[in-house]
Amino acid sequence: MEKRSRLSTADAELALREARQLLAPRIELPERRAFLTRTLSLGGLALLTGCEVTSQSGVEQALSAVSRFNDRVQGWLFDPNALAPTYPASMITRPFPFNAYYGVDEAPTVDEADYRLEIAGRVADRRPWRLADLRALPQAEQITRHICVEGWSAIGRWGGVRFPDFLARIGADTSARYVGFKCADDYYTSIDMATALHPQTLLTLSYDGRTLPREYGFPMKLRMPTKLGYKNPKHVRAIFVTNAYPGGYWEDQGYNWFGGS
Ligand SMILES: Nc1nc2c(c(=O)[nH]1)N[C@H]1C(S)=C(S)[C@@H](COP(=O)(O)O)O[C@H]1N2
Ligand SMILES: [Mo]
Repeated sequence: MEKRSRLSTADAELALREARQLLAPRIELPERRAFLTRTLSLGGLALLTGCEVTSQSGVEQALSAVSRFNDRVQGWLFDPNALAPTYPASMITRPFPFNAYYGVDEAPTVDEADYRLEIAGRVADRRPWRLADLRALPQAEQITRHICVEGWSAIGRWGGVRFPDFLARIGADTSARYVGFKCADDYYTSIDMATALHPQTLLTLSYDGRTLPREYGFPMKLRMPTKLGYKNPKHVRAIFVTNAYPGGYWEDQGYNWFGGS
């Protein structure tokens, strides 16, 4: 058996703080967070996950177990008919914040003439899409709030094709578990099918009435007001439908996968 070093008090405190955040990832009342803070102990974490939490590797296992458990709970709690709040145009945040794992100057430049949206996996019609063909589909618009885990939120106006309509058009197997996205930068993410089919999930082509600007995800991003910012992929170049868990750029580094807002 591998030799394990014991956790220091500081490491244990850190692990607990992380587990509490994983258990309460939604923006919520401070009282509820305080309640979890008081009640979840290392022993509780061990009981909850069945993992030994006496070493760093044990704690990491326990934390990812909590996170995957949390995905399931959020999946059960997700109401496919509940709509995220919408706002009047007067409340749009100007200028809208930019965010990525790099600075704004490094946002990818995608050439519209070369662009083809690739479709793969459990889909009947895998023909790639040009931007003009996506623009020719019926369009919808939303003014909703984007919430980033880094501690900011902003209201924006996005337009495009309702994603459930798009999935129906390409003959996606909507009994599959996941829809995955590959981006023109190194970003990737994936979502549960219930969220993919949500009426406010938007294959987004425009921002504030004009073509989606480069920094906000040209030529296309997936906008979901029911999910945190990191679940909303910009510069999407490929979409695939699958039963094999695809993970995500931040999710694979420990962010909660479901990422509901
Ligand atoms: N391709 C790509 N998509 C991405 C990211 C990224 O780095 N690359 N960052 C995510 C995060 S963490 C946030 S908060 C939003 C930011 O979108 P915005 O620049 O339109 O505000 O994009 C998300 N989608
Ligand atoms: Mo974010």
